[in-house]
Amino acid sequence: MINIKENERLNKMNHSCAHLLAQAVKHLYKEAKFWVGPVIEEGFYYDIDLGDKTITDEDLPKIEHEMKKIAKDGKRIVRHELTKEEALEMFKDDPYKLDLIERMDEAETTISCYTQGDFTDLCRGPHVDTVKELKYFKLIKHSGAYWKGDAKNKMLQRIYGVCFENQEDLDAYLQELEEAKQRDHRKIGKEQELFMTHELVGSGMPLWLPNGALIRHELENYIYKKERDMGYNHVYTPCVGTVDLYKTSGHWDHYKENMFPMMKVDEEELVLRPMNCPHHMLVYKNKMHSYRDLPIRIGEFATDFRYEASGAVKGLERVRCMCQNDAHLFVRPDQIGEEFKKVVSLILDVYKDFGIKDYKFRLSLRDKNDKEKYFDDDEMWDTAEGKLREVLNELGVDYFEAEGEAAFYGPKLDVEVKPAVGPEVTLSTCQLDFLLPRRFELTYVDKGGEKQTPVVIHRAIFGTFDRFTAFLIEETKGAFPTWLAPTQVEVIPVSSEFQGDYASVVTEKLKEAGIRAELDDRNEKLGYRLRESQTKKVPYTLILGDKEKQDNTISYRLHGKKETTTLSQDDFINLLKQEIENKELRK
Ligand code: TSB
Ligand code: ZN
Repeated sequence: MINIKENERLNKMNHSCAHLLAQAVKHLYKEAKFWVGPVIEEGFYYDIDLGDKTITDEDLPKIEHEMKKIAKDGKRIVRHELTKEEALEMFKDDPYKLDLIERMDEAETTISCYTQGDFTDLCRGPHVDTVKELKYFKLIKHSGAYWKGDAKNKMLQRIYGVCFENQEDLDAYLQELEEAKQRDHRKIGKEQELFMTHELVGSGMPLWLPNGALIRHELENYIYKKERDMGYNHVYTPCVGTVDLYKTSGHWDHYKENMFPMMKVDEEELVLRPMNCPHHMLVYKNKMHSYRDLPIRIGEFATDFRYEASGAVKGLERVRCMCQNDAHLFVRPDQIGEEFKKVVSLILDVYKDFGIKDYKFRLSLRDKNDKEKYFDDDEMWDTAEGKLREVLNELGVDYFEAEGEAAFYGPKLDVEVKPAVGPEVTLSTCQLDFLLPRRFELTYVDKGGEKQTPVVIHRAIFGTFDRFTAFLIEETKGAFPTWLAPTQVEVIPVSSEFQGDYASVVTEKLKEAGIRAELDDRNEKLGYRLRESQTKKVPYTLILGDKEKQDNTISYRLHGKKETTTLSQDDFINLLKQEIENKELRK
């Protein structure tokens, strides 16, 4: 999708369109007061205080109609420059604009406002010359948004829109938007009964339904096998720890705002864990280690709890209770490069297996000025960041750098992907850490019998099973490869009366072969049952009529295809077993 913010002409038009929106809202709701109306990647929005009024779906066409009227009228958009006093006087009845003006440094910024007809807004510009240029726009959606993003403040009404240069571009964009909506994992998750949420359980706490849980089991088995083959040892550890554990690790000082509050149990102060590293550090420390034992690779499918803002939680993609495909690799300094490369190869290997092609590597570095978020030891950071860059350059992978995205304990290589709706997210991560081993006083005995401190690589290939599944749903549009599909074969007798018995024999035989087959012998029309199997995106639909029953064969249709193929039962089972065994992607 086009990034409107980065396109100069579209950026300007969308910015002007935000003013047009505000002007129309002011015409319709006299009490309206305006906060900010920026251009974003997907168009623009405006945050508006409408008193007690909440914008509804029905309001958008009315506002859009008013915008069209104003645009047609074709007033010029005129810029004025102001002194701070003049600006304060001009907007004296508008607490939101006063807030903005108060914070402006007159010496550095020229204060300007833009007027079109009866509407003036404080704004840096630039804008198009006249509102007549704004013809091809659409209001997309609305939501609540706290003033300055702070839940303690008033909830404002946010209206989103988009503006293009011509109708074709707008239509193409709207179509893309519609397709993205269809792909949204929250929509498919509901349709295919993969997961649900319930306010009695809590925000950001999805419940995995049998179909979703099946997929997750397959993912767990898949990655568990890969990790075992690479010498990982898996553990189970509790999803709570004491405050002292997280004080030792540094999470309490640097990660507290992402954690659930402490609970007191008897004399213990416990927290739900946001990460598993401290537990794994203690597992390492349980034993003496020689330099010959390293790398030691401790893995866990570990449940974590993180406080995510209520406005940020999203389906399975951003949750408050998640399960990481986590591991901590304890290595000697001379093993960092090799071990890191193994992790990156594993990531690439997994992405190939899932057919994931659209992703970017991000080297996430600290923000040198943020001493609160990041552990304060410049020398340690410089070493870790330098080492990571060196490894990446040796690996020859393309990456971009992002300051302020590192973990508090060290720099990361993150894999960024784009969900159907919303900004990019991190899937896999591989992180270099010189800090936690020091804080937990971890050691190994070197060749000379001296105690040394190991280095830790934190890594999560899927990231979390939650986020990875969300991504997979959107990548496949719910048409999972056969090895992952909750139902692999839907068996449909043409008529349950005449071929029902044969269909149940075939279903049983498939199940015995370890294939997830379902029998649909309901007394519904054949066309109806076929359509339903298509909607559920089941990879194989068997249609069993008299001919098949007579010849002891099966006829199948692949999801999304019209043609039918007839095979002997055994040939079909072998075909399927092979496809599942090889984890083939859908054709
Ligand atoms: C890899 N200590 C490391 C670990 O050893 C760690 O916790 N890293 S993390 O903070 O980057 O989280 C690991 C992964 O979890 C991220 O890469 C991301 O894919 C996933 N993740 C993070 N927050 C959420 C969330 N709120 N919902 C779903 N998945 C999340
Ligand atoms: Zn970790």
